[in-house]
Amino acid sequence: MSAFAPRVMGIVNVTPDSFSDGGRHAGVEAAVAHGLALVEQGADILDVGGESTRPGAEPVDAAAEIARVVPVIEGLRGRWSGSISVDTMKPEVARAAVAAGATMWNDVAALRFSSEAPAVAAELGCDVVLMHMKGEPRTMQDDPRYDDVVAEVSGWLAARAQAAVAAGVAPERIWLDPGIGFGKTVAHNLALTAALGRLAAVGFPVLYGASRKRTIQSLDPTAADPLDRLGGSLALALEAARRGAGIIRVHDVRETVQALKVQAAVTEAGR
Ligand code: 9MG
Repeated sequence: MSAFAPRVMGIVNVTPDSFSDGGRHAGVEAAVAHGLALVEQGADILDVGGESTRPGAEPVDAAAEIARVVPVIEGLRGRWSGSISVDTMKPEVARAAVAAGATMWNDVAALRFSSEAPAVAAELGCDVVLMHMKGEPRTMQDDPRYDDVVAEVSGWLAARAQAAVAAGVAPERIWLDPGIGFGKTVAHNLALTAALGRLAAVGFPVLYGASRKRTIQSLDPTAADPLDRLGGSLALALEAARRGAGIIRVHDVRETVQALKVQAAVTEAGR
């Protein structure tokens, strides 16, 4: 595999209020079909989420989240043997998802949602994504400030990884994620993207997600509709790949896979 071949994680939202697909995949069969279509398009991993983490989103209880994600994970697992991730902050949801066939816990709270979270991650033995978020989804975009965003996010993630390892999570299971859009201004998001190599230097592989996010609209005010942010999403995916991201989380799998292939071919030609 070339240095520019990250794995592509396709997003399967099963929230009624998903910011980017308007809840079109809310039905189990539709969500499973959507996931399988993303696999056909080249997704290496599917990320199934039942609680919106967009700015201002209201929390959902664990039972409702389990009712949304478990049937979809079971449906995918029955038809596909690849990696399935569950996007949740709650240990009980992660436990139910892994029992249903998930192999990765994508935790935007980096195992801080409850005191049991690190021990549950260790017990499950699955891959764990530790994402940086300043504040919580409801309020995180209320004037976020840092003195040095790259140093603070990298240091914070290093500490979260240490806490996970101390709780028994195998180091080779840990992924770090700068949390683009989670308690950050556009300038913070761009600085973190440009400095992704410094985050990788912490010693764990990096997951990067900027697909259809508002930062793109800030750079192109005509892109108020998330569906109009494909160009920006691809540009950010390529920049992240160039800086060593190991997984890129996206909505538009076909286009991202194609862009990464072309980038890798150009890089290869220049060797
Ligand atoms: C659930 N979710 C939304 N955005 C995300 C991002 O950037 N990274 C990860 N790991 N999860 C995300």
